[in-house]
Amino acid sequence: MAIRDILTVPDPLLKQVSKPVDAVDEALRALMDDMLETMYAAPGIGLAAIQIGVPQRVIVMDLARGDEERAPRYFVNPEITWRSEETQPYEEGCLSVPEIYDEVERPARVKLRYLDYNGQPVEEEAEGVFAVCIQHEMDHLDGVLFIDHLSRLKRERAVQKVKKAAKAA
Ligand code: K2U
Ligand code: ZN
Repeated sequence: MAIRDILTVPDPLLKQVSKPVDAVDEALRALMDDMLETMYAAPGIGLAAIQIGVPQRVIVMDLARGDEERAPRYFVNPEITWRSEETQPYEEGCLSVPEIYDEVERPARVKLRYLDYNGQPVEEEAEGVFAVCIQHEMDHLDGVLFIDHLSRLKRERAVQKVKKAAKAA
């Protein structure tokens, strides 16, 4: 396993639409292992493959809180098959837009269909932080960042702030 570099704005790769996975094989599992190790090290609770520069439709997640046992989740070729009309606001952040946080309104509940770590099909419903995180990560698979849901002024200020911080580092 390896900790990979996480791309940050304004890297144009982050706007790329990721491609479906052809086969859940050993190579893909090695990628998911690297993604998970990278996410834990960040730290974060979710990560999309494009964030480490791999344009494949793969997401990893772990919603376990600080003192809880780790509960890694893997989503290959995830699809949202239903969205609630009810929405909820959530203060989001993103490992690709460091130190920027703002409120995004998203459907409160979604139904998912995806392949798991072993390529087995799964269908489930997400709510709460799980619903927020999976929609945030699936946006990444379509080249969309959470700042794209904000006003143009807020988005431009966020990118400038990240660029300035990267220059100073
Ligand atoms: O895509 C990412 O950069 C991973 C996000 C996932 C996320 C975004 C918004 C709301 C929930 C999850 C990172 O995990 S953001 C950093 C973070 C870390 C701990 C808890 C919440 C957010
Ligand atoms: Zn993100």
